[in-house]
Amino acid sequence: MAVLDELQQAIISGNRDKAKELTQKALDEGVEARTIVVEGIAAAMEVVGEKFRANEFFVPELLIAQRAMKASLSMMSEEAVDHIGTVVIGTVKGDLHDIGKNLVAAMLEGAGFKVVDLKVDVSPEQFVAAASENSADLIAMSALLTTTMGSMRDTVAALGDAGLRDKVKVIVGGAPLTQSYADEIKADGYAPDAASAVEKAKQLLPA
Ligand code: B1M
Repeated sequence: MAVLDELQQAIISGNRDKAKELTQKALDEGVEARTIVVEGIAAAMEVVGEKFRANEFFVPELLIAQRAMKASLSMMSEEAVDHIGTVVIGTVKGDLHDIGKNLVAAMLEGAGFKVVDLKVDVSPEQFVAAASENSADLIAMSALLTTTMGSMRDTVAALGDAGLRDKVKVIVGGAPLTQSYADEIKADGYAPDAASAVEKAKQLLPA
């Protein structure tokens, strides 16, 4: 669809105003919100992530693309999208890195999950409270610092203490994370990138 191709380009190039204009155009043309998210927004962010990995994009480009993505996403009413599960996501306590976490959140949203984003510096207690308040199916934790990874273990333990561990799955990710660390802290899954996080979430929460 031409309008979605244009929307992708606007997000990739970080043109926030154009992204908003094209999102409105797509909605006016009757394109479903879910289609806009999947085929416009999430697809664009996937390209942005690939360009970053290939050293074609650097942090400033990531940030402006993310800003355009958020502007576009904010125009979609929540009721318009049919959700397949609720994910509480955040960057763990002590950690302020949110670019990767935002990509994961956008891709999950694009795949049809309701995403409750607790942003950054999220304590185990905040994850537990949000999981309970939102009847979450999945907790998704991101960490970029080796010094903050331990908070993931504390969160898994806090979910157990709150009696929620058998009700909510846990996935972890971020540059210093590994599958073996995820196994060690008894998370249900690890994903090395945003696309794999969506696959893992779908595996853990089959529709
Ligand atoms: Co920071 N930083 N930083 N930083 N920073 C790193 C992470 C670092 C590797 C740089 C370095 O030394 N080479 C290093 C960590 C070393 C370590 O612990 N091993 C580091 C450091 C040390 C720090 C500070 C301590 C620096 C200082 O102040 N002395 C400080 C800490 C602040 C804090 O958090 N308390 C700090 C601060 C910052 C900025 C604020 C300046 C900025 C963050 C801006 C922001 O996020 N809003 C920043 C940045 C930008 C980086 C680098 C350059 C880029 C990170 C990034 O956004 N990557 C980073 C070096 C690097 O990676 N080249 C670095 C792009 C993003 C798309 O990738 O986040 O890995 P990433 O996400 C990927 C995957 O990891 C995965 O999917 C994403 C997309 O595919 N993923 C998940 C992420 N979360 C996931 C969750 C999942 C699944 C997959 O499931 C739930």
